[in-house]
Amino acid sequence: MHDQSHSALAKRADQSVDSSPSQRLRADVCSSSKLFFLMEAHDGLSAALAERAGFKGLWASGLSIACALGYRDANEASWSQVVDAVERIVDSTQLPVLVDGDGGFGNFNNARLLARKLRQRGAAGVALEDSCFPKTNSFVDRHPLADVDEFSGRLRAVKDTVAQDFVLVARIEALIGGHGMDEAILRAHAYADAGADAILIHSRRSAADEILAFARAWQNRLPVVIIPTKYYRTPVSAYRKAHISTVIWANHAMRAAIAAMRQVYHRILTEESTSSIEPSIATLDEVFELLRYDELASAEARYLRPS
Ligand code: SPV
Ligand code: MG
Repeated sequence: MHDQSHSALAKRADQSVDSSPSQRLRADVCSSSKLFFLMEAHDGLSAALAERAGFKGLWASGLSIACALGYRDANEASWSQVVDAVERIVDSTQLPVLVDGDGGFGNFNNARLLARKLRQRGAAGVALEDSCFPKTNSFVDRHPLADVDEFSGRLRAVKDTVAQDFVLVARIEALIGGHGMDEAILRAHAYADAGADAILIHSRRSAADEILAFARAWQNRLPVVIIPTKYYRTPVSAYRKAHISTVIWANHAMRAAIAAMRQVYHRILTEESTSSIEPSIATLDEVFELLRYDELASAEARYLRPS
């Protein structure tokens, strides 16, 4: 069910006056010359924290959402579980959310259903990758690429279903699968012809050379989105110089949470006390402030005890 809280309603009212989430995402990814960042979120809390930190857009990461649910990034989480997680992310921030839709959970029909449900829940766009169902995380294994024409059909079906108010990013896994630059470029052209708004090119190399070579060959026929998880040592100035549109910081909140939780669990167990960790964890007041308990208090005054 949709959250009908005061803040959610106020948010929807704000958005009807301003531009829609997808218009904002489109402006930043597709028609801005400034390098744009999308920060990973996997639940309402991480989304709210990313917004507080100052990010202007979110990546609803398949890997991180699966991980938070205790699943592997292998389509173990169902499309409807992903849609539910996205709803919590959307309702927790004002930011546009680009959703990692994996391969669309099947064929063109599953992909267009996923896109329609994501748009209904307030996502701003979806990234679909040319993998086969069930997919595997790009860094886990080599995996088969989808047929170009079949995947283009998935893109066209999504475009025909949600085109008007939704950003469609086509993600190419050809370099991940070791198929080479020519195959990546061929796919990029096919996906542009199929109606994609941007191309996400992924690489498993620890240097950005492949990505930068792609950008040179592609010449920005459509904006380029990248995920520098493995080539994290490359400074973002290289991406600005290459006229990359968008960098996705894809999984760092989830990985930070793992490291922090692991450390706290260990210390509580070994020290049999929480006194030494108190200074390094969030206070309850911070929790209440982050989730806007003050809004609940004023709503109670208005609705429970009207004067
Ligand atoms: C994700 O965040 O789920 C991604 C990015 O698809 S990656 O895991 O780097 O492939
Ligand atoms: Mg993913």
